Parts: sequence; C-alpha cells; structure tokens
Amino acid sequence: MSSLHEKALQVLKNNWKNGFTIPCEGLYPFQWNWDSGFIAIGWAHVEMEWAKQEIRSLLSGQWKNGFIPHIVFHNDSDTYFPGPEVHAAHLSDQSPKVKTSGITQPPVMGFVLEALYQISEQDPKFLPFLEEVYDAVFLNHHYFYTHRDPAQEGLVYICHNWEAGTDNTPVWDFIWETFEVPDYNLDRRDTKLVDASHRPTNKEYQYYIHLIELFKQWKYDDALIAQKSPFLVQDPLFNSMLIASNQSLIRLGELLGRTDKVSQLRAWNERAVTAMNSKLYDSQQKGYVYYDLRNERKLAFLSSSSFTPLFANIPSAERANDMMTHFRGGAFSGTNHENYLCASFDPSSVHFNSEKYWRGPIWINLNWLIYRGLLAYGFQDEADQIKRDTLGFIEKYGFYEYFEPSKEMNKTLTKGYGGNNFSWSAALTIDLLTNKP
Ligand code: 9WN
Repeated sequence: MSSLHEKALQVLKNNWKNGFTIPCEGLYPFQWNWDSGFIAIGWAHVEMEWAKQEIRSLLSGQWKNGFIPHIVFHNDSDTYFPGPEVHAAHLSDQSPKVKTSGITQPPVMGFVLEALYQISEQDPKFLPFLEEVYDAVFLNHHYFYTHRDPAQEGLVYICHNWEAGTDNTPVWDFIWETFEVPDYNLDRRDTKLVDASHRPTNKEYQYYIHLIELFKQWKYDDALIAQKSPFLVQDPLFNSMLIASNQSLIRLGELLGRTDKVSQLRAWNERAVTAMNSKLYDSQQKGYVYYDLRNERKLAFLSSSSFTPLFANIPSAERANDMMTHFRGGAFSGTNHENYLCASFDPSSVHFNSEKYWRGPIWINLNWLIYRGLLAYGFQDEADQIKRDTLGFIEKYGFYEYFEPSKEMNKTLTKGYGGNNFSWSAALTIDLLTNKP
C-alpha cells in the first residue's frame, strides 16, 4: 500500500463513527447522502463490511415514500447549522423515526452498488447484500419519477440548492433574484470552522433557510412543493446521477431476476436520456445546462456538472467530442492550459470565483465522475490529465474539500480550500489509486 493510500485510509478511519462516516470533523458531523455513496466506494477497497454498513445506515433514514434525505442525524452535534430542529422532518407523515433532513441529494446509490459489486470482483458472496438493499434503492427511483417530474418529461427537479450537491454555484444567483427573503436569525458554525471567504454569504444562507421554512409550512408535501416552491430546477448533474443509477439498477436487477423492476427502470431511463439530450443540452455552450422549471427558462451556464452526462452514457460520441473543446484549450483548460481540470464553474465567466465553494474550485468527486466519463468515451488523454491533476492536489496539499484551479496561483499556495481531512477526497483517492487505469 502506497503512503498516499495509507494516509487516505487514515482519514476515513478517523471519520468512521461505528456504522457511518462523517464527511469532515466539525464542519459536517453527521451522515450525508451522496458523500456516503462515494465513501462506500473507498471503504469497499479495504473493508467491504464497512461499505455495506455505510449504505445500511443511510437507508435507515429512508422515508416511507422512498425519499432518501440529504442528512441522517444519527448522532448529536453542536458544530453544524442547520441541525435537525431546523429541518424538522417529523412534520412530514412520511418521515422515519430517526431524525433526518427533508431535502435530498444526487441519487448515487444505484451506481455505487454496482461499483461495490465490481470491486468485490463480482463475488457471489456480495449478492445477499444486493438482495437486501436493491428494493429500497429502486423505491428511491420510483419516488423521483412519481413525485419530482410533474409533466412526466423524464427529468426530475430539485427544489433546494443543497439538493444539487453543488450548493453555491452561480447558477442559483439567478433563482435568488426571483424572490425576496425575510431576515432570518442565522446561527452559522461553518464560518467559524473554515476560512469564511471560501463559504457562502449570509445573504445566500437566508435563501437556503427560507426554502426550508416554506417546505416546513407545507409539511414537506411534494405536491405543494411542486406547485409553489420558488426553486424548481432540472439540474444536469442530479439527472445524470439518477440516469447512471438507473442503468446500474437495470444490470443488477437482471442479475437478481427482478424482471418487473428492470422493465420499469428501462422505461424511465429511455425517456430520461431522450429528455436530457433534447432539453438540457445546449449546442452553443457545448455542454449540458440547467432548466428553471418555475420560471420556464434555460439557464445556459457551464459548470463541472455540465460534463457529468459522460458518466451516464448520455451524449452521442459526436456530441461528447464537441464537449471536449472545453478541455482542449477551451474555457475550462484555459487557452494555454493555464488551469487544472476541472473547475466547478466556467472559468471564462464573470461569475467565476476560484476560491469560493462551488463557484470555481475543483472538487474531487466531480473530477472522479468526469474521469470515469472520459474513460468510457475513450478520451484517454483528457482522462489521464484529470486523474493526474486530482492526485497532484492530494499529494501536494492533502485531503481538502476543494482546490484552486489556476496553475499560477497554485505556485504560491500551501493548502487546499474548505475543510481538511475530507472523507470523499480520501475515499476516491483510494479508488483512483487502486483501480486500473
Ligand atoms: C449542505 C457534506 C456536504 C456535501 C455538499 C457540500 C456541503 C453542506 C453544507 O457539504 O454541503 O449539504 O453545509 O455546506 O456542498 O456537496 O455533500 O460534505
């Protein structure tokens, strides 16, 4: 085991709380949904039982209707705002006994299950675990396609920026412009724990909290949210994760003989891929963009999310090739390749900020998704580059939450941005180091 691998494992071990892994000590002290998916992939390489346990713990927070929350509060902590009392998920008649939030995150669990099975080298001993959790993950997809797609287009919406995972992308600025928020009393802890200039502003947090307050008024009723939420967006990353997970659940369902579920997944998936390509692809931007369902307009901005459809086999080979211009002396690489891959927001945009949470810095999970997508399409050079850039950051600075894209600025930097000893940075490093190529 290389020393980087050992260091990564140590980060995961330190963040393991006997049954689940927190993303980051202090900053994120509970179990997070998509973090747990990436973390399980890391655990699977070293301790498969812990990977399984990570997923079981997340699913213990699943609601009766199949919804999986973005946070499960198994434990108490006073280092995070907003905690369980602010989310107040008990207001919904669908919520479970354990405390959870009432919003979700990108649905990675389907493809994570398949990744675990591959890491086990298709070990038949893994199948009982698949049997155990398959229906719960299927039910989650059923929830999305029956509660989050009012026009039955094949694309699901998110109703909160924290559902996107890319929580403070400049794209949300254009949603915030469309409504007013009261002045909430914020009890933020994040800005005391890490450099406040890397985090969202208080004004932005007012919007985040206001949406939660609205959902609570509506008792987290999906029909009311669809009817009234000022934030209702079809997001390219979120839908790509659902589509990639559909495809994994189809393959795993065939293995388990779940014929009816496989047929249903195929039907959802076919419609979803068609809708992604017809509605969210922007041929001028050469990438997948956002659709503001509430205000019926395209938000044609490029972010790292714009490239994640590669991971879900969505674009045609020709379209995928067009998307590569951004990495070949285009906006994301920089004309003279002055940026590392892949900034979380278009570096040529006036809204780009290289240091601030999701407004420009590089995140390891997005890089991992794009790396896998590039490989799948045969873009070997770009895949090699993004892998090199990713591991280069980790080797130089350690397991930070996000990193500076500009090569010039990196000459004088001594650390990454946001939290340190961040679990998915460690887990996906293990995967990148272990998996060939
Ligand atoms: C809100 C845990 C999470 C990630 C998100 C990341 C950040 C939370 C926050 O941390 O969001 O969910 O409080 O900022 O943006 O992607 O899952 O690591």
